[in-house]
Amino acid sequence: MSAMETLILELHEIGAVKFGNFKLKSGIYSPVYIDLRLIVSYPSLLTQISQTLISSLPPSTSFDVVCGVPYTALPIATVVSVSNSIPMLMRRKEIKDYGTSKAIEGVFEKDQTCLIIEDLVTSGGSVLETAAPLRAVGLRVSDAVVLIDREQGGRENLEENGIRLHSMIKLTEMVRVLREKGKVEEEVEANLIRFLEENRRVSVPSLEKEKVKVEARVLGFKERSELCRNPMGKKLFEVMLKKQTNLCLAADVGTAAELLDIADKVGPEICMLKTHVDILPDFTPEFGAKLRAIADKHKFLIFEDRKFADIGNTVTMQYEGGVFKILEWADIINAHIISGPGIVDGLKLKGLPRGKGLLLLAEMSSAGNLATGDYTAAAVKIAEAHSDFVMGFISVNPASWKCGYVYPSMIHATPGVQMVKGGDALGQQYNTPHSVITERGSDIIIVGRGIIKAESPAETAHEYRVEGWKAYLGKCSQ
Ligand code: S5P
Repeated sequence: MSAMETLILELHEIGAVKFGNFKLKSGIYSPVYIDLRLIVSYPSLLTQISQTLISSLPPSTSFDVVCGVPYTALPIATVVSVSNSIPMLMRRKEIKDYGTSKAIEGVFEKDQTCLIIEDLVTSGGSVLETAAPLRAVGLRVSDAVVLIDREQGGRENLEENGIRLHSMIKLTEMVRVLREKGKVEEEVEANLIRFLEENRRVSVPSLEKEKVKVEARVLGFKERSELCRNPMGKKLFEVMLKKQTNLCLAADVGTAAELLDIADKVGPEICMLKTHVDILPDFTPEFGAKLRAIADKHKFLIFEDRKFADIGNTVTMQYEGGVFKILEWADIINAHIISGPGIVDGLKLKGLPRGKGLLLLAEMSSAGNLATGDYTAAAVKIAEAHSDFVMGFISVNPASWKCGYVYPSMIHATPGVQMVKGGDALGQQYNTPHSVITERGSDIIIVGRGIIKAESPAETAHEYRVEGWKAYLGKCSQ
């Protein structure tokens, strides 16, 4: 009998695997119930599992530390750590006060690789819940190993989040062995196979997804600034914290003179000022230096909303050259990803040596826009691959993104914001500051006409700033 078969029989023997009709956490009925909490009462079984887990990994899997998914996998991870002399980390499940307690306990270095150890995978949600805080502190997570894979989409869900799943035992293998050894009837096996066919892909349960998001949210701007690879992203977090504002003014006024005037008036209220320099009829080469001086005086960053969209080679010239010479005065620029990752390479070539940052348009605020679903996911992938230059996204509802929460170093800035929900005649759609920051999971509110058309832009900007910051603080204290 193989070691695997012995293990399966022992798990069945101790009652860790039961067949019948069981209601799962997700509400669905399952013909099999697996409870691996029992294994702590069987030390030799626990040792056997821990040894087999590591030896079942492909030889190419490399890692510096291990971390068990709390709670059932904690003893497994501990035994793996002790018997293989691999340091272990622990993830806290409850973080009551983020300021005083850490999400990850143990000693590690940034960029080390952590192998996640789990007892049972269904959707992969629990593994993701552990991967998020590990990644948030700068560890790499590319592999997870599990004792039993229920074969219900966990592998695929994890793959989509950059984690390879290695399983020691697959549920179908397990029931086959038990049937062959006369422990269960043929009908039980057939039943289970039918069940798996009907429940091939369990999505990450919304509750678990919610928890993952809450954890990412609990990370304040301070912790997130420490995770930034892009210097401008770090600076923006710092400016927001220092000035206590997450308001960006979209200064879409008629002339350069008006823009400089409103920048000076609203400057104390904002973390960032967004320009469309190509709408200014009185633009002169001195504009950049003048705006820079106001930005330095009031300590805000300048974001030219150029929305680059061409091939890499062309955007290098558009960024640096022409009349506007954006590279000289703008701290931050943005780009569409329609032309592929080459656009980021091009902009990075010019911007990174000068410490600039890039926001990718992952979503748009206008009705009927095409930046949704797979397009948004592609933007996230490109950002991840270029996190030295990409500092975040123009986004509308990042809380709904499948993988947005994995990257707390990325800043979300959201346009389409006014004090009341609504829209304009040309497709713009507005949400309130509270909804954008709290429900939609963004960080920065971008407000244009809500402020510039107001009787007193400075006073109105102050009101937006108070609303936006209140929503951020509320989110942190949840
Ligand atoms: O999807 C988007 C992306 C951007 S950058 N939707 C937007 O509205 N914007 C910009 O945000 C737009 O170009 C404008 O400058 C600002 C919104 O202005 P408002 O007057 O509607 O608040």
